[in-house]
Amino acid sequence: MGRNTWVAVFVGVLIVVGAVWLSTSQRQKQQTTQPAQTQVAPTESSATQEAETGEQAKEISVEGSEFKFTPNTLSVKKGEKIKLAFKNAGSFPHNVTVNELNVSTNTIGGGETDSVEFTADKTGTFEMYCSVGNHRQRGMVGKVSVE
Ligand SMILES: [Cu+2]
Repeated sequence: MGRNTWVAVFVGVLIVVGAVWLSTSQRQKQQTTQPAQTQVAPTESSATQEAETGEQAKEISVEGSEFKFTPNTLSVKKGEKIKLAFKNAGSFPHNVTVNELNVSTNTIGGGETDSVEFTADKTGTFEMYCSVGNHRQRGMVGKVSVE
């Protein structure tokens, strides 16, 4: 092969290498910009969800059994939307009642669950209790502190 042929081959290789390098660097650029886009996306969608479904309730789980609540002290903030998820871990029927906060779950049997949502509109420490039979007197009580 003559000298011109070698030059042509060399230029051809340069072009191919250059094209591969360009496409690779473009791909890398796209990859580096993608995480930023995905970081933005969840914020937008969660903001949209909040606008659609309202404020997300903070979930607090309480278990009831003979004759106690676990935990037996709850802490919430005034104005905060709370979802109280009550599970009857005993065998008698139980519920959770807080008169001052207008909270009362359904009376449910052992192994069942019931949830109520509420927003405390005043600060203080209030008694939660089970209103079934004499469960309250037998110690099925706890405290809800609102600050
Ligand atoms: Cu009870």
